[in-house]
Amino acid sequence: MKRMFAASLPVMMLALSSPVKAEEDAPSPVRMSQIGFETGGPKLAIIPTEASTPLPFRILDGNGAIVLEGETVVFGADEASGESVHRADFSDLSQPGEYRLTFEGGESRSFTVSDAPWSEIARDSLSLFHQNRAGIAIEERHVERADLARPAAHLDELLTCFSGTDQRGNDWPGCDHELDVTGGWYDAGDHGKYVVNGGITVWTLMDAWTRFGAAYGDGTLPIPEAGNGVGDLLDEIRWGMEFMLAMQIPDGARMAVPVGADQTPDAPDFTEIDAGGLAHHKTHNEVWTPLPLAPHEDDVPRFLYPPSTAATLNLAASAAMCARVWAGIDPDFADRCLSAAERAWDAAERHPDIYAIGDFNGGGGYGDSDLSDEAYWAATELFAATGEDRYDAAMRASPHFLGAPGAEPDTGSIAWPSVGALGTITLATAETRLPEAEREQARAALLAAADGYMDVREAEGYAFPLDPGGYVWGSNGDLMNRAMVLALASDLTGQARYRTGVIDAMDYVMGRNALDQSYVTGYGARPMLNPHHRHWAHASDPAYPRPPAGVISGGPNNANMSDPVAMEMEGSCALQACWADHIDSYAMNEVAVNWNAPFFWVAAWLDGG
Ligand code: 9MR
Repeated sequence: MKRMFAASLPVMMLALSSPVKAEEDAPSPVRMSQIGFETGGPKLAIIPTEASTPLPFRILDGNGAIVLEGETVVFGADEASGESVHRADFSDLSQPGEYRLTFEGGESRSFTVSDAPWSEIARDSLSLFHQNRAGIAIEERHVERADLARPAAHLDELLTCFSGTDQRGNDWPGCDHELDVTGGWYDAGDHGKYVVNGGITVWTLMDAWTRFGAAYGDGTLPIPEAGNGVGDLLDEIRWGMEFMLAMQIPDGARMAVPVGADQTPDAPDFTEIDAGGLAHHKTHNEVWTPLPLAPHEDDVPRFLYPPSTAATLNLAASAAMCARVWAGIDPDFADRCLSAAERAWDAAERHPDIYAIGDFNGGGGYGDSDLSDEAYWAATELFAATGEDRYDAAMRASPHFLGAPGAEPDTGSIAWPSVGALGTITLATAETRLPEAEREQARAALLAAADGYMDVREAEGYAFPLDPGGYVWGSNGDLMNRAMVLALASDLTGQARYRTGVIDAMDYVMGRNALDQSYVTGYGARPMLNPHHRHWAHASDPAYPRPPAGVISGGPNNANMSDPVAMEMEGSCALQACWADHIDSYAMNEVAVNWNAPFFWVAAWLDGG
């Protein structure tokens, strides 16, 4: 779970484009969710002010009549926003309608109270997956605007391994095999496809399917497979899952790779191994492509990059879950997934220490130097899928499992290099043959993690579960993963406070933040407009489309301010303000499958959970 080797990101696309300006209101003196509130739910606004005593506030209806009066609670100095803030709780407002909040320093925008504020956004958030599909045309009838349609791209991707020199000067020997890796989702604003990031993404979507898939059944989503008799959410997930399977090396294939924990990125020793069952870490262009660039305009050669144990374990875990999910729906596909998962597990056992040490131009690194959490996750998913003793034993031997001496079930922060908690979620909530007492321990550990997030929520001026250390690359995705844990705590206990925590996280990304910013395209008075995305690149060239609705920005990042926009801001922004709605900001304003997946999970849970 340790991220390693900061990837060399596309330092060549540095010419700054001018972003589209929001036709926005000025920032509001009252920060609140810009998509409004649920009729029966909590309602909180944050007011930045130096006032040291509570301020009276009023809620007015559309006719200007006072429907509620209250007083703010003084919070005071808040590190993350760099502001001094008050909290205004108006949860007692319980009738649907249009309202405003007024106080002596100003008034809010008009906001809505309604019964289902997250319904549309949950559905829209899935469109990122469809529209980021490789290997298929995006048809006009499946998108919200004609200009988002595009021809199929990266068809017939029969690729072999990159051979040549990486950016550190290491010579990579290539391989003798080719794989057909057509399909899958482009990862983000780039056209790379990455098994590590794919694993957490398909898992999150499959987990959503097991909990509230009924709302995303056949015919519910604008995708080509609607009407095929299979749930549309599953159809979408399968597009990503098939790519994961395609990245697995056939039995018997041999190739030279750097093996061993002592490999340095700068001087790898290559060893020839039986690579059968391992998964290639990623596929992408041999150099970073420029932006803008629609997928079908890309003619830069693409390659497979070396296999890694991390990718192999991601394949094992997600394919094992695939086997469980499709068992009653498409048994052949479920068998294919299970056999891939088992082969991946065996290959990872044979080669536990092949790290993604290459520094290749053209794609992200997704390097991880601690694979113990991936191994635990894969073991738990294989245990859940098969009940077999060997996976039970592997799970129990893991430092991430409750049975290991001194170990707690892993409930650490969830992100692409940190996946132990995914295994714990499966143990706590799926039907497995785990003894009930241990299942209870897994549940207790999840609740303890959720309680930790609720403590953070209390300690933050903006009252949401991200601590000051959390403003990393993709902070909004990390926050959504925390909200998922809170939602599970709500499901496990029925306690309303956890649901409040989920809503707090959602309110933050929808505008209750220091920038008064909705981080989601198409939603709110001040929506994100200029994602770092090669196709939705209107901000850089008006010939390209604006983004579709329902896409979440990576979010504030003061930990790795490596893009040209972030570099300019470094040292001068409060944590929550280290963000700009700029197409060139891949460290702060990229969009990615692994961030939209938990965003969907949380929105869908709020909508129906
Ligand atoms: O999400 C990734 C983040 O955790 C890393 O710090 C960053 C730099 O290595 O890379 C992010 O992932 C990017 C990937 O490497 C390439 N596609 C776009 C991803 C989102 O920015």
